[in-house]
Amino acid sequence: MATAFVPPPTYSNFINGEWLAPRSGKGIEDRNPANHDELVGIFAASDEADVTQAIDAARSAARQWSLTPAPKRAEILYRCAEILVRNKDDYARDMTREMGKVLAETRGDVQEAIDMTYLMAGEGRRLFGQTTPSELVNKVAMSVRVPVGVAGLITPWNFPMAIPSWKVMPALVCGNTVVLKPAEDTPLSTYHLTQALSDAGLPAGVLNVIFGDGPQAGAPMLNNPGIDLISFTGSTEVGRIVSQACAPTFKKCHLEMGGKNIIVVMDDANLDLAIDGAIWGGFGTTGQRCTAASRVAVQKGVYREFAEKFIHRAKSLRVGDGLDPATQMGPCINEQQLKTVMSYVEIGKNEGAKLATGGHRLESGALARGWFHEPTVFTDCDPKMRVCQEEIFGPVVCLIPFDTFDDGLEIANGVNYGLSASIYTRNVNNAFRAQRDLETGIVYVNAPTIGAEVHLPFGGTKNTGNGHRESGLAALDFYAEWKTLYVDYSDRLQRAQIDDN
Ligand code: UN1
Repeated sequence: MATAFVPPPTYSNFINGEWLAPRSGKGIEDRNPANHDELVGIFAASDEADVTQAIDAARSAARQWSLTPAPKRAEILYRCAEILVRNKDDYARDMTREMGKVLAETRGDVQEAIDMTYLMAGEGRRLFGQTTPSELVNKVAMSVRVPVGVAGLITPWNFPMAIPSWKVMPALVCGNTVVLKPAEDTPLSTYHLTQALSDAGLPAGVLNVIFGDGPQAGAPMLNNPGIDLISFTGSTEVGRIVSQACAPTFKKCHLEMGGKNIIVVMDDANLDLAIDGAIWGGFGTTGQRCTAASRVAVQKGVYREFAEKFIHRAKSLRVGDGLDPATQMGPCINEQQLKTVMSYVEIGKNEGAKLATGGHRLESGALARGWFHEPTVFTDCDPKMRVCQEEIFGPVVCLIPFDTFDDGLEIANGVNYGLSASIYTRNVNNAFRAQRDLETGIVYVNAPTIGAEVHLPFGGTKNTGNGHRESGLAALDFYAEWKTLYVDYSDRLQRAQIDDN
């Protein structure tokens, strides 16, 4: 019997409070990476014309929004957070369908967005500046935070709701209006976030969302003078392009890029705990986190035992559709990412790393319709190998043996990235030395490299970032300008640094 033909849902851009089809009339397919036969939806393929329209809408709304008292702006965020709480499970299911990570993790992703939204809602009644004495009599001095203007936000596919929330919420509470371009692989989660903000009462034009790919829909934001700041999370390679494109118009620019994070396991570590941490840090989210522990350096006294147990655990991870509660690891996001992983397996083998487990695409039965790759472990790696230096962004972990604590730290710091690092040890002196000497933006002791919490600064050094931080109160320093205010009520000319009373 024939069944009804149901066309795939289509999604438009959100401009000036309305869902508008892209001028091109074209769409981009959002497919399930666990089963690419499943079309999740078709999203606007936007180009410069749509982006310009969104920027114009954001500019027109900017003054009114900046004059809206921050506690009132925050009330909308509170209502949005409540909507996210109510819909958490539905959003998580949709996110698993478009991104592939397991349900527990997509629930975590939505939870991170909820946490960030509440955190920034709270900031609406703080946004503290400084009041401080003036060096002159009858004069007051203070600083206040003011909006930057129109924020252009470009977000990745690995945290499809959390990372947009990290950028959108502080931008809004600080009084900026926004043009957001989410990754073309995971637009549905941004659609949900946008709908939640709209339902919470966000005025038209304050948040505008443009779907599409980077070159067509992201790039036009970078040189448009109507955008005052850009926040980008993605690869170091694209981050460099973003940074250069922002320079001619002096846009404030925040870059959150690659990582080559490490777990250092000392002889005195609680070994089972370290193995739990390395499995979660390395294979959680299929290794597709900027914070993923793609290197594990193990001191020689416990190296063999660690390697044996770690390989066994990696081998027994259940890989499959993230909607199945038994699944522990989902697919790679798309074919290109799977190919990148496969090419790094070849690179590792060619440079002499020992392939201890994994190394292949998974193609049996239903898995053939998705972009699955085995959890893969290279052992006895040299820290200078490309697989130990370059970000792979997949389920590949390199084990590196080392002799002394100093060697471990040298290996940890011997990469061009600096996001997250971790040490497992019971020696309190080494724990504190590592916290001081690891050259990363985030350091963990006896916990893996992933799992940053929203109320602390998030970001990295070296080629990971460009000095800004997101998340936590640090985000406010990016999404607001400092304005310094002096009031002289002496009724006479007082000259700072010149007059002495
Ligand atoms: C990212 O991979 O870009 O710390 C973000 C973590 C998460 C965020 C990761 N809370 O792993």
